[in-house]
Amino acid sequence: MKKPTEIAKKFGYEGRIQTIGDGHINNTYLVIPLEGHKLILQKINRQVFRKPEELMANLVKILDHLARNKYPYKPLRIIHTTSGDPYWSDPSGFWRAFEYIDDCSTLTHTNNTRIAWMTAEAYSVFINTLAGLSPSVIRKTIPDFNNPGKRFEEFIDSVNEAVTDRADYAGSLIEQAMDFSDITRQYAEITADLPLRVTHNDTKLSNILFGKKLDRVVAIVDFDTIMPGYVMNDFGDLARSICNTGREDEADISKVSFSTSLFKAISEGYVSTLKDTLTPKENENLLFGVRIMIYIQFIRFLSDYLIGDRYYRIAYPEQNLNRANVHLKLLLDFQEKEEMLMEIISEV
Ligand code: GN1
Ligand code: MG
Repeated sequence: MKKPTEIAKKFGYEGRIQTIGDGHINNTYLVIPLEGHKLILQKINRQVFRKPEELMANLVKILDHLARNKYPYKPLRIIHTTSGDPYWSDPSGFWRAFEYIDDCSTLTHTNNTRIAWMTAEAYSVFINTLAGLSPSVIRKTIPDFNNPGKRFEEFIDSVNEAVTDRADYAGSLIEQAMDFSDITRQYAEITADLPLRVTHNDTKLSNILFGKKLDRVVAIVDFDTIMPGYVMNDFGDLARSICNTGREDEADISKVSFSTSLFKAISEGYVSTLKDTLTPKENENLLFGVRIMIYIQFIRFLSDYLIGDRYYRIAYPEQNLNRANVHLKLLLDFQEKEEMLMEIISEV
């Protein structure tokens, strides 16, 4: 495999290289030249993104739309190769680069309602700004990405293909995943009446760049899964990321719960800008989106654990199992609090 140092040169950069970010899919590096702007260099995971050229074409369209529509956050700036191409592709992989946005902080979790509010507001501004862009011009970088029916089928396949012992070991998780499978039918019914929009599809806290003092949002990153989708999925993924009182892979499951105060904060932040954009049906189903996204994340992590960690990057052997456990606990706690959450969001 070619080293990032060599690839950086294709983009006209030379410097010290660090790995950066907490992404589970692509490889991300920071290139620090002796002088001038730093560079973000990314190797796209081609097992996951089968058509990276389409992903880049989406990116260009989206950035162009944001630039023409008063988008208040710092846009991503694509750096071209020395021969003027928006990416570098060779047998070593598919690489692209962005100007590094300096002086920012990122978080993987928070218990601060102000931060929760700001994150939600940013993602809602994002949806609002893209509301004028027809979803039909955006390619599906990963088909059926947030389709729980499809995710459930994949889950069943991975139960059947599970590597030695893992299906036994995760037996109770598998059973509980089956118990919730009616969600997929409800999803099909509900989405029949929902408009497709251009959605972010990875609205986790760590995809927000905050100012150093955590007092404002500077940028939203990770545009790779921007696709036609439903607002409730974006809101749902935001909730599963922010309202979790533990880490995404928390081993001590007693630390995981679904926080109602953080939920109130994100509901207020999200609806503040979007209330006039969303249809009544979209508003009504935001909470269902939370249920769906926690469930989808649960079975995706569980599936990957079962087949031997082939999709997500892991830092230790049980990480996908921990991630699955966390999302099951979140789902159960969400279910217990659902009436209260409904009151909160209705009031908002
Ligand atoms: C993956 O690579 P990253 O961290 O941006 C995944 C998301 C999940 C997320 C869970 C293409 O995102 O769908 O929500 O992990 N991205 C892809 O943290 O599968
Ligand atoms: Mg992502």
